[in-house]
Amino acid sequence: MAKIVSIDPVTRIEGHLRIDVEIENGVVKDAWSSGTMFRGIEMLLRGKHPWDAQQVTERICGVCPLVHGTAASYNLDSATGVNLPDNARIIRNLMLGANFIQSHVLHFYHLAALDYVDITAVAKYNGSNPELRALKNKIVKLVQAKDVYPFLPRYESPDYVSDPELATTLVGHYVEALEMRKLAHEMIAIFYGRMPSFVGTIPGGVTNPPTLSNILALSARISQLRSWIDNIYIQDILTLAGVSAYAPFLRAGDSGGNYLAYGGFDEDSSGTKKFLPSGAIFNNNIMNVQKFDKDNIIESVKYSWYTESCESRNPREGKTDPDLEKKEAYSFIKAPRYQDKPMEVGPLARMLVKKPDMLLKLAGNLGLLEPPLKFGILPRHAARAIECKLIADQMSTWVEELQPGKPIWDKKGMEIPNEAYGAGLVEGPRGALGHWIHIRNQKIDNYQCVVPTTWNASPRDKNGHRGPIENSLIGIPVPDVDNPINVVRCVRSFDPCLACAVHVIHPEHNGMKVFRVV
Ligand code: NFE
Ligand code: MG
Repeated sequence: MAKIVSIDPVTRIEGHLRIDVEIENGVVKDAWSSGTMFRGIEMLLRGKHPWDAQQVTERICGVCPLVHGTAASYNLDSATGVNLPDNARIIRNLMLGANFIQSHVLHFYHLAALDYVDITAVAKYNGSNPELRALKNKIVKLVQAKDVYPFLPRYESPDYVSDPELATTLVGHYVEALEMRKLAHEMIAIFYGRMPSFVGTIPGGVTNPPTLSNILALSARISQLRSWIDNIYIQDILTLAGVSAYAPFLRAGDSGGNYLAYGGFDEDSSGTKKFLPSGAIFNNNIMNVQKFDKDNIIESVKYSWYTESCESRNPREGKTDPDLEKKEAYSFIKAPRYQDKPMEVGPLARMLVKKPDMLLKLAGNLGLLEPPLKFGILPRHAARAIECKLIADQMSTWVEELQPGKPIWDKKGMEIPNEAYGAGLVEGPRGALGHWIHIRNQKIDNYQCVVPTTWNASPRDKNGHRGPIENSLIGIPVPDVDNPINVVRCVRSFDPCLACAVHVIHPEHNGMKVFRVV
């Protein structure tokens, strides 16, 4: 008999996500993804000065404020007709790159890795490496003091990496990753001020000019990070992809084969050439990347707590009008669709659009280029690591292109028109991010954000199509309903972020098991 399992909240992600899965004969048969927090940021921007958009939208999220600040800047640039100077474009790329590195390392090591590594195996480490011995002693002491968060409790799984040498090495990298994230955050502080409430990008450009000293400070950190990403992060991903017990996760967790990238990291002043190109892929047809057109985006709200008047609007004319009484609705997340299709966004989508050699080689070695094409949980992690490397490497080139003494700002960013539309479409660590603005009487008349997790964690749409995370869960093995580890492995591979606002009580469901997991 089918059984519904509810995980609420899914932990080790950002924000508040509830996942319900229906399990039959040991596999997931159906799934529902619900955003249980209401943000309301778009509503409170109405009537504000357009410059406020950037500072307010940075507060959407503590993990990706930089991406929102960047999207808001491009949005205002487009509404005011800014000609972005090269220095400003490059500094925005470098800061966004630093945030990608910080976020990708955070995701793999601190949010996802504990789904695969048996932390208790560290206590059995008997090797001679002094650092790993010290780590073992530290963890044993924490266990004795019953101070085991964030490592325990956890779902038990027979397939955790439990060789003491390998597990301890990987846990050592978990600790090193904290230092790497610090370095990446320091890079942002050099040009933008301290995260998360930074002030360094504004409509028209950036606020802090390149100088010899800040260029050197940035370069030193880029070199350190590049070597760690090559020698540790990429290698750990290859190790994980080679664990035979995880072979099913190469294909399991595929979201349905539709991928979308808006494109990011402008390489010319018109924004036509991008380091991460834009494009759309349908039905896993990865050799046929279609041209992206933002007019093909709509947000469906059939199953979201918003009024019917919000249904199927392009974000340029989007509406955010909550309706808590709506029958059938089960999420505060809208359901963005491209040509009416649910689309996965994020590193896997971007890498499938860009197709770097490293990705194609790895996919070939893992047999993933043989039909039927399906890219599941592990390719999602691998794409994130490969993207992290590509961006870090490219940052060394960008930093050399900075020109001290040349402009960093176009004053047109200050000239607010009486009426204008704008759009700022960028890529954040978790995927395609768009901000749209309509300025009227020099104030914000409408502001709409469609964030990466809006795409990935969306509920069903007006056509009854599930969102990408919902789709990816179908067929995931759950041999023991009391232990749905593979469900959280799949959900976490998307690196979801449900940003924070006012908490609203979720309607009661019947016959559910409620889990709280770390
Ligand atoms: Ni709150 Fe974000 C990113 C944005 S949301 S982390 O990346 O935009 O998915
Ligand atoms: Mg929105």
